[in-house]
Amino acid sequence: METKINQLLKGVCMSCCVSIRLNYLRCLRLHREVVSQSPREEPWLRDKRDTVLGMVMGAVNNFRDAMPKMQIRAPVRQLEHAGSGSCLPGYYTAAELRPVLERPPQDPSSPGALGKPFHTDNLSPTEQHEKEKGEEKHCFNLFASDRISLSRDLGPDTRPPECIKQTFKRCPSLMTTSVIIVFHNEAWSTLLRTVYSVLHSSPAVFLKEIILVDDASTDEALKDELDNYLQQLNAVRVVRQRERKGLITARLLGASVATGDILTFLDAHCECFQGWLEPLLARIAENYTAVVSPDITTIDLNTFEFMKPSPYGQSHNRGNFDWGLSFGWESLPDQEKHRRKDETYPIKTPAFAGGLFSISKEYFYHIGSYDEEMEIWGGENIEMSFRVWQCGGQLEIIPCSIVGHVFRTKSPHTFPKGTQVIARNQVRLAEVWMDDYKEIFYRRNQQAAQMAKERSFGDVSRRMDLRRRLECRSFSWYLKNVYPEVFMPDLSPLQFGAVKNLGKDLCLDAGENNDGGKELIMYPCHGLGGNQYFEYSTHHELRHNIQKELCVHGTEGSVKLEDCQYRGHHTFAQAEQKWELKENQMLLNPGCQLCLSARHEHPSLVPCNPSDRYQHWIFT
Ligand SMILES: [Mn+2]
Repeated sequence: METKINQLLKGVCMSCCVSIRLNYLRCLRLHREVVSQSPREEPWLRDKRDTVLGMVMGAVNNFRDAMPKMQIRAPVRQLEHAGSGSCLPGYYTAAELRPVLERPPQDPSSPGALGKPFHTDNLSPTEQHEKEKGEEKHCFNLFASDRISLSRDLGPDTRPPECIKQTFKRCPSLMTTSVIIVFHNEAWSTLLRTVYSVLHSSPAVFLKEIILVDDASTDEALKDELDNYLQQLNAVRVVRQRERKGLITARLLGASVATGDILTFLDAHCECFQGWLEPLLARIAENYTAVVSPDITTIDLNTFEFMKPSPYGQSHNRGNFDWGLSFGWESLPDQEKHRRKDETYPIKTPAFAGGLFSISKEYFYHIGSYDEEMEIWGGENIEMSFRVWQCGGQLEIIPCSIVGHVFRTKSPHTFPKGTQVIARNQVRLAEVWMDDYKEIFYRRNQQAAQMAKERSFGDVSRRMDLRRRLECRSFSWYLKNVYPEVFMPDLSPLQFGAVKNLGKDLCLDAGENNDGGKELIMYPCHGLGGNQYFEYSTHHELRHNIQKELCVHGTEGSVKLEDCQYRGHHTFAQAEQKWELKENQMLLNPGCQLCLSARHEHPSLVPCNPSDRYQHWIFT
């Protein structure tokens, strides 16, 4: 105990001595400064004095370092981490997430207010005329859209509570985004409502700009008038593609001038629901390889009613594709439902609609942006879906992010080079990403098969290089790991193509919109596959399987398309769905021992007669 006190006292004394010595040192230094200004100083003297000074300094430092520390000194600021720590801790507050533009006060009784439907049923003849003209041009109710406020409020936030409560960490900070909207002869009111909706619902701190990309519109209002109008909105600019090249090149143009860290693509007839942007940006901050879509809700094409989210959550859909390479929606498999603990969890999706999504700009280019040789529209979303998954990214839907879109039932646009551009785009994607599975597609689309055979789909070598460079996985990996629920048709069916009747010189045809339950028809053979595509499977079924697995189902009463009974292991095709393709070109249904005939209006089962030409069928 005593020694400790002694040590302590000694320490106090020593530290006094140190302070005296430091004063001495200061005098020396002062002296030195004065002296060194003297021009007459002898060099030897200066050298000697410096040596002495150096010795004293060394001794003092040495001495001081050996002293026990009697005070806790102020911590040294760690400057080297200040750069990466430029964001504040905690969560963004509502004040920090203020939108670019506050909504003006709303009249709740104005058309479409609060996202409600605006009915336009009892119109005067002039109004009716205007309505019909708008509908004809845009394939939606322009008359209604033109009367709804460009800044309409969608009412209270009805998302599930966990979405409303969701907070976003300031660190690492969310990145900024450029919103890119491509349009081609879009209606003024839907285009501008999309723009205002982004400005009213996107936090100013994250929205770098809105870039409108004009894909060679011909409507006069979308030229100078639009430029002039947009001058009052300084976050918005227009870039123009003089020649109509389509969505893909227009998006690439928009991306090339974007200055935000994240690219957010929207269609030109959307409205964003509150809180739409933050969850998209937050997911990318968490995972740079995530390509994220909002949950897309419907804006009714007749009334412009915005289908608001339900606080109880809803049964979600995800995107898929069929073997004709068309995009479709399906409900989530149980496994995916169970993986998600609440609505803030992303939904993994095998494919995406591709119109509305966010992606890190750097990742967009890393992963090969778009196939620049794809034209106009179609197939680019399936291409990107396969590519993102096969090359190490993920495609997700973020249910807390909700954006409304006017879904049309038909396209108002012309295809300058005809619809074969879609098949061409699809062949390009099949050639690059689908390995041997492309044959399943080609069997169902003979136009595509022809292009593949003639190699008239352009050069895909750069896309193949990309696939190699990124060391992307195979299509079978994708099917097994990303879309195990896909139905795998026969890789090599016994026969396939159109089923032609020799007596009638017509082909077996599913008929329009027959997704099961309807009788088959006979129709002139068109050689395009589609409704006339059938496979004679290894299980001896006649399958019509482009969007759905449907089987020719024969009973004594009629011959219909029905869901196939054989659906993989532990299931079997029953007698109604079995057919024996005889060497004499007859199709025998072994269950009732009757043969398929085209003699009557609809294909039917009749007693077999080998000399009846109406019972002779060939695959072509
Ligand atoms: Mn659209």
